[in-house]
Amino acid sequence: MQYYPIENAQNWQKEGIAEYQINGTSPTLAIINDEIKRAGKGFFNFEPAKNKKNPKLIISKLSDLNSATFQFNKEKIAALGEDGFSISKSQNSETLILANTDIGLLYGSFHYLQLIQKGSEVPTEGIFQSPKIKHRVLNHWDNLDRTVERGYSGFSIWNWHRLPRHIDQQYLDYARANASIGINGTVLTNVNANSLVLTTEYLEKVKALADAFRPYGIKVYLTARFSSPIELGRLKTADPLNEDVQNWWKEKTKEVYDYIPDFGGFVVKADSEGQPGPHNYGRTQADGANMLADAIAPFGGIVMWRAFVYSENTPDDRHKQAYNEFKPLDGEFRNNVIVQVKNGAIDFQPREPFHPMFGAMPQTPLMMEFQITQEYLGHDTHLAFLAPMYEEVLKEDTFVNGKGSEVAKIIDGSLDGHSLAAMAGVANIGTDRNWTGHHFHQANWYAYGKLAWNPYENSEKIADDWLRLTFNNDDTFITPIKEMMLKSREMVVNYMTPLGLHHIMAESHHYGPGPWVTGGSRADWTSTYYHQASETGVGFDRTNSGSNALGQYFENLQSVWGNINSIPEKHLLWFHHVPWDHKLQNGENLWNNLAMHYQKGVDEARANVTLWESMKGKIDQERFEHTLSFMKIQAEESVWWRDACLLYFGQFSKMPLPSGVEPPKHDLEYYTNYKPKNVPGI
Ligand code: BDP
Repeated sequence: MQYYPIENAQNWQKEGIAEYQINGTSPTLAIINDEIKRAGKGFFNFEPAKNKKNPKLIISKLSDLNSATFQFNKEKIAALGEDGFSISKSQNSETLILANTDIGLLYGSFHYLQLIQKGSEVPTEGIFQSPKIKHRVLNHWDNLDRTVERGYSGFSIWNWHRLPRHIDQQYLDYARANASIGINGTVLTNVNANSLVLTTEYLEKVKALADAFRPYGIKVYLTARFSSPIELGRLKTADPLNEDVQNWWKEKTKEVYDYIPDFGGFVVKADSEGQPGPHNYGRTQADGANMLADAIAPFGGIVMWRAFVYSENTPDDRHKQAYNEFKPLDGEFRNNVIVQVKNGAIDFQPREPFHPMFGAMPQTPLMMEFQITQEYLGHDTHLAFLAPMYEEVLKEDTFVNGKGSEVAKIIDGSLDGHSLAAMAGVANIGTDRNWTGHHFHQANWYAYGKLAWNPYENSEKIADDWLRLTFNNDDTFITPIKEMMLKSREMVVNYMTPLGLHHIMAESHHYGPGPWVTGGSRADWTSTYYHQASETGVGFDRTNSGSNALGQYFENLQSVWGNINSIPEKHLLWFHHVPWDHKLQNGENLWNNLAMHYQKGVDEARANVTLWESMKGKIDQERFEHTLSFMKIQAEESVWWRDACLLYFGQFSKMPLPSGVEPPKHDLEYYTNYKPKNVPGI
């Protein structure tokens, strides 16, 4: 977003914005105008001139352009819909940015300025883009007191106290950043919701934010606490089938729309981790969702109903609970409800197999929920570029309609013909000067936006673009650092949870290792529940000899994943309890493989420090030093992870460390007693 200076610029880059014309007037078009001026100043240190006689750049809605003067493919552009845009050359070699709406023009203009920054010319056949997913939203787990659940980069950027009278520049910067990557919705509040946000006092504040975001094409959404009719409406119940409750929500929703006529809708976490929900009244998730859906339908809003529902009172494998609860409800939800499903069945682990609900509910639109904030991947200090993780899940074949039934096709609605399509990303931003703590974690926000726009986009392209837009266009920097980014998530998997291990993080804050976590109020919040380590082996048996969570996937996967010798090793311990001496594909036993994965993660984290040091001078000193110190933390803590986990599991395997794996510096007791101070909690 800085539009840093372009050295040795080519003519097409300079001429491309030197003189321009924008047809029409609106707040959004004014933003485009500012953006072009800002880019001219940043790239070339000149002020682009508007409305000259022969502008080289023309930005216009189709309806504002004279098709006799310019040649363009009207039908093709009309078909791009609300948010789509085209960038092409006219017969007189002007660049035309065309769209059907002002927001389409905003997206097209950002895209064009990014091309100039990257030095990529508009191809002769032109660019025609439209998003594959309609609702591309960030979920802020921000509390009204400005703490952020699972947030590691400062406080919430929403300053509720100063709202509605003060609109901070940061809100506009936020909107600008989101619009530049196509994000068009923001859920302002935590899923563990506070009903206060639905009071008149807060709605005035929400309205102020909605007004500020509107010209950027961003709608606001709120989390709705299911018990609000009791807490705010003084009703005795929140039963979704009770008429007073239904009326309360109708009235409340009307009030919301009086303030915010284009309000996006409600997000609900119900019957999960202590949140109230329809279960309290013996009702189903569909009963709850439909009540809100009916209240919001007259205003055109939607309900994003979360599937993250599991209970400590069910002895069944947590992996299976959401599927078991929701699948029988397929077809029962109103058509303005979309069920929001996390990428995996447990909880945002460094690696999870895709959630078995994808493919299981063809009559219900399902949306993807990714976590951008790194609750389980080393918080803000560990570099993990998450695009490969998102891409891995989106590309998984569910086999629901035979081969070629990838998760992405379920999310974009194409597999089952749903027009309601959405993606949510749990935001990683806060009041830190660089927004995300780690400079490189801005790349995860960016990657999320890109994949929400096009879930078929690939990580390599995303990393390449992000680096070029963020730092420079120098291939001696881009090539090695891109490779480092692309390998970084796998590196984290290696030193945290290799071979399908999961949820072995320290209790509550989930930052460091905690494979020994056991006991407490809920088994499904402990590590021993998930790894099941004993002298006979390690791993959770989810085949039909165990919990049979595998039975929730389609036939092809059941047979491949159900066999200890054919399951991809990355998922091995997720589905199987494996003897320590079992031989893996490389001929080495499980224990040796486990140890070698941990060591590999450490080796890579250390190598990243050396690589980054060799980049000195290629980027500005400030970001260089900041990133370097975080990388050193990561390298140090990868050792902590390796040693703690290998000492812990080694008690059961009773095997020596294979050669090449460094012996730990301390004993197991040291690690179990080690409690790092000031780790951000929940
Ligand atoms: C888990 C977090 C918890 C969230 C919950 C959720 O530990 O803080 O409230 O997910 O998604 O990842 O509702």
